[in-house]
Amino acid sequence: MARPTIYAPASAAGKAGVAVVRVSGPAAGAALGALAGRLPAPRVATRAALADPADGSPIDDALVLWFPGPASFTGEDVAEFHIHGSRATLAALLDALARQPGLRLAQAGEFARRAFDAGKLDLAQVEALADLIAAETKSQARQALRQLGGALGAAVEGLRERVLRLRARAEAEIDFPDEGDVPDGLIARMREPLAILDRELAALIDGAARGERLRAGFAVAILGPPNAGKSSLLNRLAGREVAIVSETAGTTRDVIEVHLDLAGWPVTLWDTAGLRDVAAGDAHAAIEIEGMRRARRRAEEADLKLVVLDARDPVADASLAEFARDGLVVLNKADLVPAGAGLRVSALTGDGIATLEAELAKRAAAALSDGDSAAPLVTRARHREALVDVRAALARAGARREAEFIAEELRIAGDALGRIVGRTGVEDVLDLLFAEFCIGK
Ligand SMILES: Nc1nc2c(ncn2[C@@H]2O[C@H](COP(=O)(O)OP(=O)(O)O)[C@@H](O)[C@H]2O)c(=O)[nH]1
Ligand SMILES: [Mg+2]
Repeated sequence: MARPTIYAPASAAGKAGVAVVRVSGPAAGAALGALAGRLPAPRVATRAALADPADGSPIDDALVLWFPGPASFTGEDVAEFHIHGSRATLAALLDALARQPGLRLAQAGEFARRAFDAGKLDLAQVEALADLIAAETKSQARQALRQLGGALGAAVEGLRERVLRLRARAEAEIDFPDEGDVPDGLIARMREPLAILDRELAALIDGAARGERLRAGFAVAILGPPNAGKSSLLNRLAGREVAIVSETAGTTRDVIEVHLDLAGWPVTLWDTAGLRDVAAGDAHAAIEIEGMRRARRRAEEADLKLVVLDARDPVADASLAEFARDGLVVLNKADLVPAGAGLRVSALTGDGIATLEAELAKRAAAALSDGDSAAPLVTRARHREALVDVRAALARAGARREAEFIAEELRIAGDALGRIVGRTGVEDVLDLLFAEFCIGK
């Protein structure tokens, strides 16, 4: 049976100037011809009066595009309808498409999966595509775009080829053993290339922390005593009322998360429960204690601890002193205290907030930016874990004395590299990954 032809809106739902619907598969051309009256020239935006072939009722005055395979996103025949973006027009088009022979609605990520199956994108590029669609800041978009360009895939393929070449040498020793000194000779010849590979892998893994953090955002935990104005500060930085603010101490219990774009850098803020010493036997304190436990856990996960103190009483007590030491301390409610030293802000009036934002952006930039070093290529824990496996296998290969075992470790290393770009052992990863996409991607 022929592969089903899939269709789905490629643009976001809701009212818009234009909505795009994509169709991919062997029946795409027939469907386009049936609705537009004819097949337009390949890759030329063409105006068409779309009508429902069942009864000739008009759907829209639209632009259509025709990409015959294999020169298309998925490698299959692809048609695109650029229609007016109203719910009614979109519904009419989808309804007509549903009735075309061989067509069915696409599943989440199915277009990207077909592009992967056709070899148009490697797995790292598919991930990059998901990241690019989800990017919230300029720096995230830039990183995703670089990966979409194939930089990681190319680096990994280069490494893989070298590992395969070493493996071929080891295999040759198994099949055609020379007399006498063979293992020693092999080991001597492996030493240098293995050392170079190890250095390069270490550099890639080093960059991974930066790459992963850029995807997730620079995490800032807001910590401080109850009522210092932590939630007010979060709301002020977010520019909206995200967290509940109250003069009742202990209002915030769960961690509240907000994503900010500070000068192009992604920053994730966590508002937490106020930290203070609570009498152990206090039954009412159970929820508050749980809130404080969560606050401390976030403090440990965060890239930066932002300790908020009340400017009227700017002393970090025992529960906070440690965080204040390696964090950034701000004195809130500066509006209530005429003057003083330190980073003074007022969540109420907005005074000092721009300075605080600039400081946060500076720290995010320092943690996330490329600096002068080579751009980080590794953006996901999945990549990093595979590279760690590769490094371990190469280290084991270097320690072996028999060609058979060396070859086996090199095979393991090559497979782990193949996992990153989707060549080996990735069936489980594929389903997870493509589920990250929404329908139409
Ligand atoms: N005067 C003044 N009051 C503030 C400021 N920030 C917060 N507050 C008040 O302090 C109280 C506690 O604020 P909240 O944000 O809930 O503190 P949290 O417990 O640290 O989250 C509320 O009544 C706020 O209106 C500020 O900058 N100036
Ligand atoms: Mg609060």
